[in-house]
Amino acid sequence: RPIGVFDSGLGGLTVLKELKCLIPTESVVYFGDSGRAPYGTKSKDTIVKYTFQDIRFLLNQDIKMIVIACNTASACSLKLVKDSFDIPVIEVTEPGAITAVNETKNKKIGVIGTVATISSGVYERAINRLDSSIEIVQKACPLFVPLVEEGWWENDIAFRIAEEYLEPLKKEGIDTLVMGCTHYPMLYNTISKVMGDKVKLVSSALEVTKVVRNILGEMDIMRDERINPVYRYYTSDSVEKFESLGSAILESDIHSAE
Ligand code: DGN
Repeated sequence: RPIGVFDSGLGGLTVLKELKCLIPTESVVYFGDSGRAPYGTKSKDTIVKYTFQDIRFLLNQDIKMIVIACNTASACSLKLVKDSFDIPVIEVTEPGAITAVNETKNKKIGVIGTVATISSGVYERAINRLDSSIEIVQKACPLFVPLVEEGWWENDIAFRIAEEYLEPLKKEGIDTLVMGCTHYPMLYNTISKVMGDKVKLVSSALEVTKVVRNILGEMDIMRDERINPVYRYYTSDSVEKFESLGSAILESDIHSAE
């Protein structure tokens, strides 16, 4: 059975890209709720409602595990979804927090994400649970998601916006920055150009994928390596846009069903 992955739009494809790379034998059903994106500016109640609807949609696809490839949905629904289903539900915030704590040398970590993720305080709690002496500097970057959904990953506008958001974090002297939104790895080059090469960037997309790989191994539900994996994509908005931008994110052709 495949793994079910969802996001509010295209950002979760950065998780799928890591899954294809780290666990290439697994089949995946992906749902991108682009028709209702962005989630990050909506109220907690609305985000929780959408999250449950997305999960129910994936459950109808006969999946063995759910990956919430959206920090915003994870941050708002974490406690509610955790034990509500009889298959594992993996959220994306804690893995990034753990890696950041392991990476920081000067105990100053920056966290960027959507307004909903940052105001939920989910990263702050997760990091300080592991080490209460770590100083955390947070910043919501609401324009990053539309930039990514527009395909503007490395142009001048992206750089100017990144400078505006990130300069204050740089001034604080952080040595580690958590990209607490699955859209942000597409802005990796832009973000690292602003932050400089002394700041380690942590991708929540990569870190959650490592957790998925471990859980599949522990539960012994890895797929038979002799069978080719199948990737299925669904979107709640324009198929053309999903396919063209999605293919650019994945660096391979995709075909979606509306
Ligand atoms: N990709 C989502 C996240 O990780 O928070 C953000 C998308 C959004 O709806 N703003």
